[in-house]
Amino acid sequence: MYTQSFNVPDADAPSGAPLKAVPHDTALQAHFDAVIDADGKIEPRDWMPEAYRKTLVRQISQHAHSEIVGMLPEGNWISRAPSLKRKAILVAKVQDEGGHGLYLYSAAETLGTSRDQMFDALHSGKAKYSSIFNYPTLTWADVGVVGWLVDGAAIMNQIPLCRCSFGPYARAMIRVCKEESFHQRQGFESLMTMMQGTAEQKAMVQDAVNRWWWKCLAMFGPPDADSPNSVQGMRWGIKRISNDDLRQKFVDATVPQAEVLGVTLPDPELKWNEARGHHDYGQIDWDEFWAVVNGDGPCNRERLATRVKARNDGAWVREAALAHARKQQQRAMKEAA
Ligand code: BYC
Repeated sequence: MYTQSFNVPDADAPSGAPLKAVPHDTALQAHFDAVIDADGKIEPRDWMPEAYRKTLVRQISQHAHSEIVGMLPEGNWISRAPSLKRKAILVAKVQDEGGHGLYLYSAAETLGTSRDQMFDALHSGKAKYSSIFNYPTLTWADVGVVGWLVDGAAIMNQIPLCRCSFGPYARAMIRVCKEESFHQRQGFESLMTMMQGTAEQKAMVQDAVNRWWWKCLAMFGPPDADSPNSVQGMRWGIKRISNDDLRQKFVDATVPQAEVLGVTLPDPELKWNEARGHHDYGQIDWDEFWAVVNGDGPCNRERLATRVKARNDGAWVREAALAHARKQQQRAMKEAA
């Protein structure tokens, strides 16, 4: 079950040992605060408070896990894509998500946490990953809706992360966002094609929108008042826009897109509020969200079991690559001698 917060032991401590208290160094802390206040970047070699490091490892590793678990619901449709063109697009998209996971694991590794530690946290259920990937993709229209709405929500959340105070994360996010925006547009285009098709195709799109809409709104995380990490994340320049503000931006951006597409968003309370200059929307089911985050969604067990199997099945590839690298190194040393 993945129910606990991510706890990262010190690199030199036995695994499972608690975090060491870092001696408080006023000058280093003052320099760190000044960089954050000036909207500068913190790099891996720079001194940083342990709590800042721990928060980043938590968020970046969870983000990386979301990318590689996020490959599964769409990967499910690669063998059943309706045409060669759609199959090629889907293969490329799923491969991109794997690449995003790699950039993000690399960014987290610069903070002194190994990839094996991060995988162990995912596989043992200690680390979280995005709630959205614990729902099934039931029809081909789900693949389009994941592109349009899930990637759309992801971009809304990730664009501000390009200005995150931690350099490697911010730089990884620039490339991730460029690719995600292509993913979002391909999803919309695929749905647009279906919406010009038969009544059955249109109904399939509407059904997928109905099933994914509320889950996408929950992706942005709990309401600001119930978000324990937000205040500190904002203070450190990791988080730039709050969960609720990003959710609102997503709703406002998506309503006109739904109109162009010709689908209805499944919320009777959704309407433009002239005074606020935003759309009002209905209540998100936070009980369902927390049940899914706490390991009890429709696909949580299946997703984790698939990741563990992939890791185990790939062990021989990693061993072979390491053996090959060792051989090459020995050969190079022999030639140099
Ligand atoms: N699902 O205090 P809060 C993608 C947790 S990849 C699960 O607001 P924070 C894509 C949260 O972790 C999408 N858990 O936290 C990939 C915290 O628990 P812990 C992933 C969630 O960190 C492939 C607790 O609730 N994107 O889109 O300030 C194909 C309290 O929350 C969720 C990222 O990871 C959730 N939805 O804010 C297609 C972006 N929401 O850790 C698409 C980077 C909250 O204290 N992450 N929780 O035990 C972030 O921006 C922030 O971490 C969040 C949460 C906005 C997600």
